[in-house]
Amino acid sequence: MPTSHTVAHYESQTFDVQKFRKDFPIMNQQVHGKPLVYLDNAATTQKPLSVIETENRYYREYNANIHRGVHLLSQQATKAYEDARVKVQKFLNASQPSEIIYTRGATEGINLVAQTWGRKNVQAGDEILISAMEHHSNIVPWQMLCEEKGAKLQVIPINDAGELLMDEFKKLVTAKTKLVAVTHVSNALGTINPVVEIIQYAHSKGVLVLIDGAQSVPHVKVDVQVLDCDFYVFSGHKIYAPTGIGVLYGKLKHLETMPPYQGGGDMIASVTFHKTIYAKPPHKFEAGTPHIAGVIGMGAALDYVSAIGLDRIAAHEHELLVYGTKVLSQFKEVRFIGTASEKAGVISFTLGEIHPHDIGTILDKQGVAIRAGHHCAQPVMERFDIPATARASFGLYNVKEEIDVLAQAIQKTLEVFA
Ligand code: 7TS
Repeated sequence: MPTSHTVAHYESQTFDVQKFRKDFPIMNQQVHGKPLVYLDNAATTQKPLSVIETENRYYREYNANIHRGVHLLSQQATKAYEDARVKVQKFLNASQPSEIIYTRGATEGINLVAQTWGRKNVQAGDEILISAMEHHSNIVPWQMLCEEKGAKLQVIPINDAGELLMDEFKKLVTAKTKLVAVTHVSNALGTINPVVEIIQYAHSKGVLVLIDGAQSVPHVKVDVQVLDCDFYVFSGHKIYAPTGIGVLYGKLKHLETMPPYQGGGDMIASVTFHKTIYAKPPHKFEAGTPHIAGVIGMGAALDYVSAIGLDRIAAHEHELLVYGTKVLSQFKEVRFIGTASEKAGVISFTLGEIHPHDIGTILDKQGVAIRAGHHCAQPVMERFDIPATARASFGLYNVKEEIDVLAQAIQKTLEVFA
């Protein structure tokens, strides 16, 4: 997240949010007779016309399978598919395109690492270290691995603000630790974790680090070479790209020694019934016909956010976070869940004794889309002793007026339950 200095810097430049909103056709509609106020961006983001049209053009003009056709359409599709890999490489500042593996999303990226690197390198008695604020997709794959191998899952605790206890983290990194897997930004709390410090410390003890970037890449500029993480995963759909496509970044030296994830077409150099020679990364990890349209659409989405500038998007969303926190603070019934000093544009809250599902339902009738539930982070709910939260999460197209509508809808909810 930008410092207040950078926020001020970008505030002085025009962030023409009204112009950007016009790029998202879905925004221009009413739900339940009210203008749509979409504040569920941590679940998934809306898609700009450039992404929709890029996918549409692929299907209308050059749909073909990749890497296997000599005909023109196949060559065009292959080029677009591999060009998108270079876009992702540049977006993350990976050192080469072969460090970029296409997956279905963050969930599949984590499962891939657990099932390939993990099964090869984790033994009985070893430990995997995660945090208390992980999404289920960065818990369950490690539990499955630990169960299979007789290894142990360790958890970095958090404080009441929803921040990692870094002293505890350091104590938990021991000679048994094989991997630290933590989220960059928490989906349930909004906390931005000190991943540079985590990676440096783990590396000083010879431990590899996987970062779950599902909630960070749309909001924070990520440079995997500066971070020096071993693995980084994200989902396209949270950064204005189609669903069903995502990315695993891995340092090439790891990818080269990892066994394949799935077997099939496109991941081999040669096959006989006697022996199969695998292709090199990234193709070794991309068995079968992939989500070609999604890949090309994701390339268009990264072009879109890069043209606006992630620093400017982060500054805009930070303004919304500050404004939203101020506006919601005026309700004495609001309890914020997640009050870290470093936060992304996520406001998770409860409202007196009203169940978050009721809040979500009443807000929906006012046109306001938020998420209510445990956010696939049940241990976070347990930590704060609540069943669920209501969560408003911002994207680049949101405006302060929408937060005012959210506040009016909260007022209405309080009146209904008075
Ligand atoms: N990691 C984090 C931190 C997430 O927030 C999510 C999805 C995932 C991983 C999994 O991403 P997927 O695209 O593979 O499903 N989080 C949410 C959410 O907060 N509301 O809906 C999905």
